Amino acid sequence: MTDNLVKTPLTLLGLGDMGTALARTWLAAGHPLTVWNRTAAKAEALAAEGARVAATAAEAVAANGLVVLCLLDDDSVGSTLDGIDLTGRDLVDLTTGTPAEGRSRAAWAQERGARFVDGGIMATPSMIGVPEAGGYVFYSGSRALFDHHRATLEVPGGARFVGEDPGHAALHDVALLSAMYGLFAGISHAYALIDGEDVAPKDLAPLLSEWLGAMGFFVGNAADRLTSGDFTTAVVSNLSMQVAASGTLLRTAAEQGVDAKLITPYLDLMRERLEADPAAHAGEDTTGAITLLRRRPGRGRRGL
Ligand code: FVH
Repeated sequence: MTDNLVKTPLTLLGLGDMGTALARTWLAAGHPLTVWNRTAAKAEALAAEGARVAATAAEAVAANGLVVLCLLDDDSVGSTLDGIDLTGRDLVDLTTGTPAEGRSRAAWAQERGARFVDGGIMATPSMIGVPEAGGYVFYSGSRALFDHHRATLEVPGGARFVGEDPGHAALHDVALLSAMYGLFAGISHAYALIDGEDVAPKDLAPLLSEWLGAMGFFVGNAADRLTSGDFTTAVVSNLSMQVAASGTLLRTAAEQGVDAKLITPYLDLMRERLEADPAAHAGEDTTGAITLLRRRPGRGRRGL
């Protein structure tokens, strides 16, 4: 059925690792594809696979109504599109950026007569076009653009629209990536602790996976507490106990000759929350510590 449908022609600017992976999925799905890359040689393989190669970014943009960007950063998007007529184009920017960059790029595109959707790719190039790998893209901005091109945008991976604020795709993207690095930091510290001991990383690995899976309850639990503002009901491991126990973690790191710099920021934050008002905070879980992170008064929507 799908193969009989006319496939939307599109343009892709940027043929790095991610752009090339995206291009291959659209070509394989039968979409007429025009590509451009600053370094022209990277387009040669795709030309052999059926892509039309534009000589300039302007020529590529003029070729199709739907224009996807997958460049290094927002500055390269600005310099690539500088001076090009964008009137009537539908721009989908899959370049990683900040929420503010997404918002200002959307306003910039609108001023030039284009509709705009920002995207945050939650996948590595090898996950693109492999549905079972679970990769997807957050989209935000013009709902009309997203709905119009949804089938085309779903070719490389899942498409999740997270609202008309063009900054929200980047916000979701960076929130998930930031959590990932916190997780990587804890795992790195754990492996550093056993280094030089008669404990093999491969033996610790399943224990770590199991423990981190069990602690995954914190994700939903913290969301509930941030929503209600209640940090004390049904607490199973209170802040007072956790701050006391953090001394053991630091002494163990010292005994093992491991720099504790990956875990001290969070331990310090818990202690700061407790010391601010021990009577009020001793019985909380650790969610209350999040309130100390916000630097912009008045921006928080839930009393943060
Ligand atoms: N690769 C990944 O795992 C991650 C997964 C999540 C999403 N990111 C973001 O995707 C954007 C592109 O990433 P990439 O992997 O394709 O990156 P590179 O292979 O380094 O290719 C960069 C492309 O950008 C072009 N480029 C760089 N600077 C400029 C410029 N000033 N003007 C025009 N184009 C520029 C570069 O061209 P060239 O060096 O080949 O000439 C590549 O096409 C990125 O936002 C990731 O954060 C990927």
